Amino acid sequence: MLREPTPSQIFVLGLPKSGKTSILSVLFNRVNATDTLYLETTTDITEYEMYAGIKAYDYPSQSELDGGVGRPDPRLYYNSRACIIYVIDSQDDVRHSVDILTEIMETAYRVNTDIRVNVFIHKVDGLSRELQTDIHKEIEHRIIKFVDTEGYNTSMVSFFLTSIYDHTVNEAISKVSQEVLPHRPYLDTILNTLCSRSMLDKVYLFDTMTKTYISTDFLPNDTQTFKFCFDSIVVLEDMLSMWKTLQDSFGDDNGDDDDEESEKYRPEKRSVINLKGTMTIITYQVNRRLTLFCIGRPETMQDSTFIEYNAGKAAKGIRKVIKMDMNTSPYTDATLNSGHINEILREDIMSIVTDSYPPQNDMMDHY
Ligand SMILES: Nc1nc2c(ncn2[C@@H]2O[C@H](COP(=O)(O)OP(=O)(O)OP(=O)(O)O)[C@@H](O)[C@H]2O)c(=O)[nH]1
Ligand SMILES: [Mg+2]
Repeated sequence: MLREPTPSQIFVLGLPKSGKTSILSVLFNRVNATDTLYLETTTDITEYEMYAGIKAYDYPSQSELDGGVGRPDPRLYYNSRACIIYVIDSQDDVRHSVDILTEIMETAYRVNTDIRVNVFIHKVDGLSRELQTDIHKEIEHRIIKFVDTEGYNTSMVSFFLTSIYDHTVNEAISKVSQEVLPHRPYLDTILNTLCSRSMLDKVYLFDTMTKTYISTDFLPNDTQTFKFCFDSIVVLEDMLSMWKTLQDSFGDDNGDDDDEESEKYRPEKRSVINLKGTMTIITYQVNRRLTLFCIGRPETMQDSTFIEYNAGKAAKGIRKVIKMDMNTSPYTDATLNSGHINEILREDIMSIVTDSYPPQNDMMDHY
């Protein structure tokens, strides 16, 4: 049965100069954080395309009548895969910004009581730790009190301390985009199976272009581990561009690299990063943009053949899921359960092994 396509949309709102365009251009246009100083005021709604068809919209500032904040047509909130990011400049008039946010929430809840609101307490790089905590507490207290008093669901509001000068904004966008990603339950199931069966501490599926992750296993997220992955992408990017340069200089271009769906990603595109003997990250490229980050203790990661075998199987499953058209799937977000997911991914999940010695005759074609 064909359903109406449900777009995954993120509306980025906030007072003028709060940092909306900076966040989006650092992430999606690879603009250097320092170059955002020269950004001009946004005058039109600007669309940014994320991975897997998710779209983020930068709303321009409006007249004083609207409190200076551009707002989407309220009908757009009537979408189960839409959410709001509200950017508050933590170095500016926080109270005024919170007042405008509560007005926006009132409008949004009239249309969709389940819409997720993500509050970015932004530009925290200029504040001491104590001040960050105080401002966070004040903003959270006022907003949660408002939502609670109005009788709405407080668990649908999240708070993030962010800055474009470090990994915090990438981590926040990772969490927000997962909420609207239709493939999420499938990807999380694959990553969780890979993590638990390979005895890893954590697995992320990173979109290396934006340095955000689109899926992870079910273990709680740890900011320190995310930061290690984030830092290592920079190293990895240098290595990959070196690899590409070498490949070009030898004239070895068989087109694999440009094929997003290619099944033939090469095992040698794997890299191992050791962090002070306490943590090892092994990465495997899934396709041109997506890379699996497998993290564990060095002793667990010694048998990398085993992890490589499992990561290869997981990568196959991920490519299959990314190709799936969610609008023709017989399940809606509400009806999908772990039984359906296991049924669809049975072959991919079953082939991820728990034994540390993968079947010998299967070793050569796991990519
Ligand atoms: N210190 C610091 N400055 C930031 C950060 N993010 C953005 N800025 C600065 O904030 C200023 C305004 O940023 P913009 O991205 O243009 O803000 P905007 O919300 O898009 O503004 P309008 O388009 O006018 O609504 C720029 O000078 C940025 O360099 C941050 O994380 N830390
Ligand atoms: Mg702007």
